[in-house]
Amino acid sequence: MGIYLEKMLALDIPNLQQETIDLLESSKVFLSKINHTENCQQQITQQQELVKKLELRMTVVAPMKAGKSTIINAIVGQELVPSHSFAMTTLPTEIVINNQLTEPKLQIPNQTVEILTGLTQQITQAIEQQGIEWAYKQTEEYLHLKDLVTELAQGMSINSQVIGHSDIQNYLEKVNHIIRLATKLIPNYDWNIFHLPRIETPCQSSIFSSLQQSNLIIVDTPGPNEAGDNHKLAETVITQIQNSSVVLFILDYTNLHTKAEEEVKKEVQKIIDLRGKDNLFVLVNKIDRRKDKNSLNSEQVKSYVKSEFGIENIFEISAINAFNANSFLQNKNNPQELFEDIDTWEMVQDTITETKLQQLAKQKWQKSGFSSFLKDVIYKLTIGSTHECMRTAIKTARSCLN
Ligand SMILES: Nc1nc2c(ncn2[C@@H]2O[C@H](COP(=O)(O)OP(=O)(O)OP(=O)(O)O)[C@@H](O)[C@H]2O)c(=O)[nH]1
Ligand SMILES: [Mg+2]
Repeated sequence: MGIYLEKMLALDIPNLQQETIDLLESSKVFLSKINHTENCQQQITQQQELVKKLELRMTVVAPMKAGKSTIINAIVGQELVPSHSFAMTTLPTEIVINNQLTEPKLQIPNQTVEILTGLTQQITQAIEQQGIEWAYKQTEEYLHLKDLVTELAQGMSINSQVIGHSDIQNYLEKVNHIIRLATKLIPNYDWNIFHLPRIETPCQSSIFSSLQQSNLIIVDTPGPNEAGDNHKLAETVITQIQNSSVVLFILDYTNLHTKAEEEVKKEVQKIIDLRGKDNLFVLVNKIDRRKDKNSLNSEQVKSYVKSEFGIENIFEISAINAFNANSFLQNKNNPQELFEDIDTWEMVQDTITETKLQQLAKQKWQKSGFSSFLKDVIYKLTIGSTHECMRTAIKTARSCLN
């Protein structure tokens, strides 16, 4: 262990990387000899893969609609992953900063294209067999799926590469809806996506301007608590949590202490038991909804998180305000998004000056709490990703051996 630490300090990364991989291999061999649970060995194998690529995976988890996708869009400073007021994400998606690119690129691994193609074929068959009215009925709680049912009934193909913001957004929306539709129309069809779509994107946030390419992989996940079809989505999230080194657990300020939160918490707790709390960050989102004096104040939120998770280092944020303020400051567009509602914007739009808008955007950014989250979590993880990746791998193996 002493030699290991010395190498870590001397930054002999290639050697250290090989030693970490070997150490993990020995742990697996030992565990197999004592007939230890397969789950532990699988997790070590997964960590080995991360060390081989020197990737640090950060999974963003939360009950449905807490704002995971909005937070990811605010981190990269652009609208990439779809976010909506209705249930959106079903397919976990990786996001990686690559400032060598001029526009974002989405790549879908072949295995995943095949699974998605299979799903669309199964859905089309089910519609053919049972009739389109049956399909509409099964999905009536999701009105936005109706058009997709009609489209799928006519057949659809799945691309493996998409370039540019709006095409990526549209594509992901469609694929996410296909998966949601599959959970409704062919609930017993067995599919599992292990090879995730990955978006590589240049990043608009100024703190990443000197960075070329990041080894921090941010993983957007579905909220696992959707009524009715939660099994598949819950499994997907659990796999992603197990395969990551860092977990960003989002709580919705307007919805604290719900059953849904409790369910996600159980999964996160397993990771805390395995690897400790070092790489767990809790974000309380939507604090812009703290309107009156009866709302929970900062101290109360902190004490709630501390009693639930034993964590004091939490971040209170408003991802939507951070996103809107940053978009305005970067591109000067959508000033109306700086206002709470369209009525207020309509009242001031003819008289408000550019300087005032600028001030308002800066205030919003400041109050969003996003800046310290970016600096203290995302930036630190990005620059320390190599070490953190190996450290977590070793920790996982050590916990399994213990
Ligand atoms: N008021 C407020 N609303 C927010 C904030 N962040 C996100 N939202 C809204 O919350 C809704 C859900 O946001 P998403 O980012 O899609 O949430 P998600 O967790 O990715 O949702 P699923 O993928 O469906 O589980 C959208 O209508 C967002 O505009 C915030 O900071 N404040
Ligand atoms: Mg989402």
